[in-house]
Amino acid sequence: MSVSHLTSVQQPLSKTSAPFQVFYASNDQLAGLDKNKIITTIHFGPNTAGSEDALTLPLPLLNKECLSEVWMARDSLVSGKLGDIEFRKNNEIIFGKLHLHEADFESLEACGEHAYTSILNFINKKEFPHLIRIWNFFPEINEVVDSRERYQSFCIGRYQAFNKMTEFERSLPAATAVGSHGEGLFIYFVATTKAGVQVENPRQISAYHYPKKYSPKSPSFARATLKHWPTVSQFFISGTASIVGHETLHEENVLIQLEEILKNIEALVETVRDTHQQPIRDITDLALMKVYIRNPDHFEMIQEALSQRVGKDVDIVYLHGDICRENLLLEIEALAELKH
Ligand code: 3EB
Repeated sequence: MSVSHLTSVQQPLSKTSAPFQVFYASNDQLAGLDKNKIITTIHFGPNTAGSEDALTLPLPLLNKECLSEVWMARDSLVSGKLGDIEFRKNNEIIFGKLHLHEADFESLEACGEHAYTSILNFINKKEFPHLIRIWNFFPEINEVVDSRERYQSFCIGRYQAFNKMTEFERSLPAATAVGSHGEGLFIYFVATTKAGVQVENPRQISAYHYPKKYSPKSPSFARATLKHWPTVSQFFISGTASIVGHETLHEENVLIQLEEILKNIEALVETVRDTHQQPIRDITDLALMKVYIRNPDHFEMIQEALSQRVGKDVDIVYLHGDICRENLLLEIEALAELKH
């Protein structure tokens, strides 16, 4: 992918666009953006270019070209901090981020529960009670501590926070949870005043119904969220792995895992197209993808195969991160903007 494909960067957001847009930008492109409307800039791994407001995730970028993720609002923003959460908001959306140090907690479970309790209290207090999309990153996700995988401990803590709400499964956001290569729990999220629509994948059991063998408390997330705005909808696809039903498929083969992931993403695209009547044909209509790769040696192989499957209009960032089951070699999330 070359920078010339980064189509959304130059276009100012019009009244008919979504309240915010997400795109990938080179360091040069970052400099030209209207600072008052930047919700956040996210750098990956060692890159720390740009403003002090940026969030730097300990997930090394594998793309040859240096890219950051930019969230840009249509309308002006106000910023603040409440407890651990730094936020930016306008009338339509609130974006928040936090970085907790595990050493300040008894366990990763306690750290995760604290994070989610803080987030849920925060969005309710700020009157943006609907979480539509959330990202979670912490190190050594597959390590076993006190006879439990750290991912499972995180799931238990998150569940305990959500479980204080009644019927929380119906309001779960789309999510990503990936193992990072740096210290602490990083979470960022976007919440809104009116709910999004949860979309589940017909090829997969809902993660919140996974059998207990994966985690004593199932992972609390939706497969995707469809968020409707007056003239456009945003379609947030969660981190998607080579899982059918609840089982991992193709343990040894990264390219076949990629094909299974694309089938899962296609199934979500078909669901919003056919069941929710949204204007999206297939995966080539997605705007962005983010690919998390366990073994960086697989990067070029995956990039070649994926770019052939999605064509030139999908901007893709490749990151070095661990996937939440040891036998999963990659995971892909996506975002589409659907104009009505
Ligand atoms: C899966 O489908 C793969 O725990 O928040 C993907 C996206 C996955 C989000 C989470 C986990 C999470 O189970 C793993």
